[in-house]
Amino acid sequence: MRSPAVILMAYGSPDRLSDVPDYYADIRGGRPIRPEQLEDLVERYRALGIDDSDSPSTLNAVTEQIRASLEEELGIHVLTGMRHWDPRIATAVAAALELGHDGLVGLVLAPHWSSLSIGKYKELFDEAVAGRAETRFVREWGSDPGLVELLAQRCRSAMTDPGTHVVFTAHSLPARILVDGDPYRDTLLETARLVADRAAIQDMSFAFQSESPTGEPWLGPDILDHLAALRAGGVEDVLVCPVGFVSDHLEIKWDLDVEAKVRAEELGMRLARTEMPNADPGFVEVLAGIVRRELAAVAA
Ligand code: FEC
Repeated sequence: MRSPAVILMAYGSPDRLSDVPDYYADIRGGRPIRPEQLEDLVERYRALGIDDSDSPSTLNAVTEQIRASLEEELGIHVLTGMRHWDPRIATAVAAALELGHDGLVGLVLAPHWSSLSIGKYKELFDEAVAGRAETRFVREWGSDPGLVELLAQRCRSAMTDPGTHVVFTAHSLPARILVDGDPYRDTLLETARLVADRAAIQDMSFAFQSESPTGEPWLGPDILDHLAALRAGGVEDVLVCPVGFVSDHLEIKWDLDVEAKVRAEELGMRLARTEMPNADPGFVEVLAGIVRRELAAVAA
């Protein structure tokens, strides 16, 4: 690669409330959406303060902050490509090629590979490049020592008591992925174990969150059921550390900060959450290290 650039990929989020129907249709990939499902999603975004003004959603704003800081840190172009919203992955790739870059490093702002998650970003990335540049695609970075240390610090600073029960979480996916030997669940458990070791957490468990109503079984336990099971086992204080995500967005601000918190209160538990990495300089340094390793591997 004589002139590399980074394509920084994220899920994407509607910029305005009026974008939600098109955004949801994109996520569903043409499969039908019941009117009550759409209404429910619109209400979740409204509750987070999204309206029809031009202020970007939290996910899009945080992604732009990460992009700008990473570009400054690396000293090469970093372009954002979203999986489900604008700017699309194809748009970012086209812009990078237009700028004359002959090598592209693809990095997704989600650390754990699954064919239904990072695999989908990779398909869009490969399709957009279509052999027109040399590429490196980062498949998996959930065990990166810098990430583990940052998450362990987040846990340490949020734990009021060394005996607090820490629940590590990630987005659920349809359980059928396990039949094909998908590494998603195992690599998530590995990240949770590494962070727990690093932060000397004594009491921990893992749960999935944010399951969609698609009519098939998803990976569990779901965080809401898991809280009830923990309470039945005598746990009163829970710290949630969402290791499968890196930014503040709907799945954090609604599914954890509203839904899970309400469930915990109903159960008579106290629930806190670790701060997300967002555009923290330490996190940008972790991402820069990953990109530098890819560039060094090409040069070697
Ligand atoms: O803040 C925002 O506006 C966007 C938040 C957001 C993130 C996110 C991350 C992941 N998802 C993953 C898998 C699925 C699968 C389906 C699915 C559905 C939704 C819906 C919304 C949504 N997801 Fe998402 N996801 C975010 C938002 N996700 C909204 C649709 C309404 C709903 O179900 O609540 C089911 C698709 C289908 O119907 O076929 C599967 C995974 C991640 C973590 C990795 C990543 O960030 O890419 C995995 C952020």
